[in-house]
Amino acid sequence: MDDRNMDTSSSPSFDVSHDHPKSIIHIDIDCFYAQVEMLKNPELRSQPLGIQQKNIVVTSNYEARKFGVTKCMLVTDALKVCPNLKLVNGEDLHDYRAASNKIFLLLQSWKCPVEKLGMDENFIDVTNLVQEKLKTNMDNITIPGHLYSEPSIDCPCGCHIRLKIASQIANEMRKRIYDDLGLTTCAGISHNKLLAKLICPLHKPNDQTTIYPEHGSSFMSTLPSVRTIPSIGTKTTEALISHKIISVRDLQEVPLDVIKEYFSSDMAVRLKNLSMGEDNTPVRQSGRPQSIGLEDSFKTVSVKSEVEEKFTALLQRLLILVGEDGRIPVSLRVTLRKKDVKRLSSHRESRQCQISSSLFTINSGSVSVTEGGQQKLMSIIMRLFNKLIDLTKPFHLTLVGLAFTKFQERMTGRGSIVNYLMNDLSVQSVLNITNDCDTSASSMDYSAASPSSSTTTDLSDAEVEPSPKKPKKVTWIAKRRCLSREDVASPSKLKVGELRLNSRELEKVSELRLNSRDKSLTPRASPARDMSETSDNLRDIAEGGVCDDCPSYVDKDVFNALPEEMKNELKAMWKNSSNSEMPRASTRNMNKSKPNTLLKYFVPQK
Ligand code: TTP
Ligand code: MG
Repeated sequence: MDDRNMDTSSSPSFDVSHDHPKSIIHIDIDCFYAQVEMLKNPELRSQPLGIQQKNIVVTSNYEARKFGVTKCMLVTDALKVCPNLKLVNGEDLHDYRAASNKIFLLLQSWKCPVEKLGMDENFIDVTNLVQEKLKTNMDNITIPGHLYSEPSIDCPCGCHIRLKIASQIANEMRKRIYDDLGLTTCAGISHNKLLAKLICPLHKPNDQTTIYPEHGSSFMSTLPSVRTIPSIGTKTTEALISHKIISVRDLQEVPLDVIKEYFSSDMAVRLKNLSMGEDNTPVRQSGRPQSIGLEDSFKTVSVKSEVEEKFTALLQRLLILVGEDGRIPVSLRVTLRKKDVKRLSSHRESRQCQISSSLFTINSGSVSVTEGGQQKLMSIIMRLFNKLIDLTKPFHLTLVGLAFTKFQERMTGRGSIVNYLMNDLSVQSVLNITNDCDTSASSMDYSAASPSSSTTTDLSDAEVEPSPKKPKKVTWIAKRRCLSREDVASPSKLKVGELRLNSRELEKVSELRLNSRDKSLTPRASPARDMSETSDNLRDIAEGGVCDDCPSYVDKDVFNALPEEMKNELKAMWKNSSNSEMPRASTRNMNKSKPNTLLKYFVPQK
């Protein structure tokens, strides 16, 4: 179907000499919280439904939208336009998060990089999958849903056929999400993330839109505000508006040199490119969040006991999240937003400290706080609070927040390296396993466009439900699409590939390691001693070890539990290391250059 009411001419500046090799899908769940509630209670389907957080309707179903209920409307206003609006409290994010994780997991079954954005959006880079499908007969394929505009040129790079295939994949994905989870979605399909995201909501709900590269800039010119562009945040918008650059078309038309007067050269180029629909940010495989936190905002709290109550409630909820996450927290941050009554302004302040991992226990992959642990955490929280607030003077807070900001990567449990492997993430080599789950903000901050809740902010949106257990058989799967023939033939030569290890087997390895660690643990006097002991172990590696095949520090039980390929890989490495390929690095250097290597499985740790 063609969107003829849009400005669909191909851009005069469109350069056919540029390739458009990628195929990106953006999927957004329709009225996400409302759909989750309607799944829980199907009676709500036929009624106008609003999801309430404090005094705001954060979203509503499409039935309510017909009456003019919009996102982030005050409850009072929503009830004015829709007196029959059924309101459901949406402050407990648990079910939304669970649904979000299920969608993310489902999308991973296509074996393409999936980047989770907030709770209900995902980017999927289907470039490789499209290439594979291209090898089969792909004549006469049609585009499901909508095409932004019919092709106006025959782009020589072949992007049109690729995007057609991508739009079919998007359709399959949406169908699976609906069949398996009962949720309807929208999708945008394009050669970059920017256009895929922006074209996605063009036909809502339950539909999809594909856009070809040559229509990128004309589509962008229809966007009324520069703020619509994902990586343009409030400050950049304000700066642009102050120079009378309001719409995306304004940004397209203003000469680059003029923008360079207001922004750095790089930023100016980036802004111009974005306005033309150009974006080369990669889809980054999402992983676990770097921190898990919760915040609660309110009008004002000025009494310590009330603050304590707020923190107690937050901590309780936060411990549930940590329990599900499966990693043991080792650092805690307290955040306050202080109101300066004289200046009528607010500002945030945070303090954090390390916490003992002994406050938590881990059982079947789930973390729980020990008896008395919660009380200890509360006293740590209040100590941090006391550091932030001078209690001899009056104080006024408008927000309190708690976050666990660092985690101990245990070898068992859901946060273990087992899961990183299970999630099919790229690894650099068998001997240098690097968690590729970059949860830090990507160079293009797509989150800028998604307003966060004005009431309770869940910082753990990027959280990912662990993969389900895999079958027992131990298998290393070197995925051929990532490896050259020689690489596959010789595992020890693996450079870049995806390796999947059976979860049970790895957990066995991990547990063994933990057991042997526990057994071998001797009281340690100080961190300095830790360091020297580890250095000794590394010296063993460098000197080739004392046993035939492996160095002395290697736990044989652990080694024996490894798959053959991995054993051979390690043996080869140890052999090489005795030929002085292994640098005589200090622990410090070692850790710096290889933050998460397999070697660490064998080195006793504290
Ligand atoms: P959106 O994707 O913006 O909205 P939506 O999924 O409800 O509706 P649409 O069909 O237009 O995509 O946000 C996803 C969820 O995030 C939404 O269901 C509720 C929540 N949310 C907030 O908590 N605060 C907010 O300010 C907004 C906009 C959404
Ligand atoms: Mg949505």
